[in-house]
Amino acid sequence: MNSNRTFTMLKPDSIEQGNMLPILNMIESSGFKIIALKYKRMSRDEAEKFYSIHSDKPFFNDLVSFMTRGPIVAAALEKDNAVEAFRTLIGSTDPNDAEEGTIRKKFAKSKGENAVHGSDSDENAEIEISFHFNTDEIFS
Ligand code: IDP
Ligand code: MG
Repeated sequence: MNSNRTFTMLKPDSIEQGNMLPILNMIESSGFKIIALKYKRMSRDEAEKFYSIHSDKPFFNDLVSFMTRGPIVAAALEKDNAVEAFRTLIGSTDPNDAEEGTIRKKFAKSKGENAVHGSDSDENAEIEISFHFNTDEIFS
């Protein structure tokens, strides 16, 4: 059975370009319930841990610098089949490959600065939600 929770971050480029509310609006109007929400700046240590799976990639240092250069919005989301449904809503990693109508097609400028994060599995969604939220900050 698929879990009904996923995790997202609105990345610093989205905040800098004034896209926080348009993106949150797209998320809500696509049927996701926001069950936890936080506006914060990640430390370098947090960003390195969050993206540790990519630590051997050539873009890792740029990714950590990008993700820590300004605030992000972190959110836990609830919907049936949430992980897959949210990956569909955000579109491909590279906005040039993303479908029309997806968040990344609409708001992302490049493969690196691509507006939003979305969990890639139920297991990672739970790990990422607990990375950013205590249980008393989640309202499901
Ligand atoms: P995803 O966010 O679509 O799941 P991942 O492959 O998990 O994509 O990569 C995590 C993040 O690392 C991407 O969202 C993007 O910000 C960055 N990234 C991935 N591939 C590249 C690349 O080839 N160049 C620059 N940045 C990249
Ligand atoms: Mg990923």
